[in-house]
Amino acid sequence: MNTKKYLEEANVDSILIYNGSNEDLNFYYFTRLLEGGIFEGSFAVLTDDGIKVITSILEEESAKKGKHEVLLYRTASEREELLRKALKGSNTIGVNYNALSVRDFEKLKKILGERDYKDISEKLGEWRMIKDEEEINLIREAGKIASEVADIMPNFMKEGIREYELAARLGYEMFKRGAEDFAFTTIMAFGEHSAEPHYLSGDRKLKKGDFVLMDFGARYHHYNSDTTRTFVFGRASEKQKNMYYTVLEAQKLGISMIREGVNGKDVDIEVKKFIDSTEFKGRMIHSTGHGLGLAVHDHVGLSSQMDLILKEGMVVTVEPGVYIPGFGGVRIEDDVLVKKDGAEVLTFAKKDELIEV
Ligand SMILES: [Mn+2]
Repeated sequence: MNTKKYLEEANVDSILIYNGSNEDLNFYYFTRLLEGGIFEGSFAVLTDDGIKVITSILEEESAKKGKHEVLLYRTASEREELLRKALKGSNTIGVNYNALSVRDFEKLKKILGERDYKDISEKLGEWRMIKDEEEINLIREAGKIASEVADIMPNFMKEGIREYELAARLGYEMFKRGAEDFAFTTIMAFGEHSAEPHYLSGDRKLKKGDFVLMDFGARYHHYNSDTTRTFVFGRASEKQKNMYYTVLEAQKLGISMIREGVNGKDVDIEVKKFIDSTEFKGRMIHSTGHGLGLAVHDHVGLSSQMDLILKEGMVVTVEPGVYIPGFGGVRIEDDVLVKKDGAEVLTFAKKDELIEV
């Protein structure tokens, strides 16, 4: 990795990323230590010479899988010594105010002494928006795992199963296909619960005529997918069908707008305009999508509240929904890669017909 670009753009002599009391995902972004290792208390140091990883002997085997120089410590004083050495001659040090706890920062300042510390959290956010090939491939794999699982979930829906049981099955099926973790706590909502966009799961039993809304994702080598599918258990009513096909059309409209140069804001505005032209006016109560990557909400995505000029290499979710309190909700979500002249959809579970289980 060429560190010069980062140092120049942030206008600093070095960058210090501390995976300390708070996890800092930028540690993984820079080191690409993505296959095992927790690296708690580890540092990534970017200088003109490249990237150094400072970590404990506990992580030695994991750290050696990477491409960067690894400096190992056994004791706290060795750790401090390595840190001082790695940052010798750096006057201006870029740090991440977004992740660094005040306590950790105070400790670091004690170790490193009088320097000019500069918050580079905004720059970090910008750099992470455009995914490189390695990152895209990991999100693609995370998307594949989630999509395959979404497609087989109807097999496990039976009368009386509880939301948390079905959520457990979903997790098992993802892990079986190579997920290292959930991207986030699964939303498994039956019936009226599907009207709550951020419902989690509970002991509600599945019964005929229920919507089954599942919003979930796989984490694969630290990169995430995020997908939502909505089914009906049993025969769907006309109203359920109308909701489903309205959301589906809105989602397809959103995806069709995505390409380099488009403002994410306009995608949200158009998707909502469409929903508001139907009987479900005002029922889409969240924005159309968000950025996706090492974090599930990686950056601003498709929101009427914010400008985001889409660029090739960004990955965003497209997830319109309509919600009717007491009745239920429908959301359909896919992850898409922005390209010069369109979008590549990275999650591909069936959606074109409402599935009646
Ligand atoms: Mn999402």
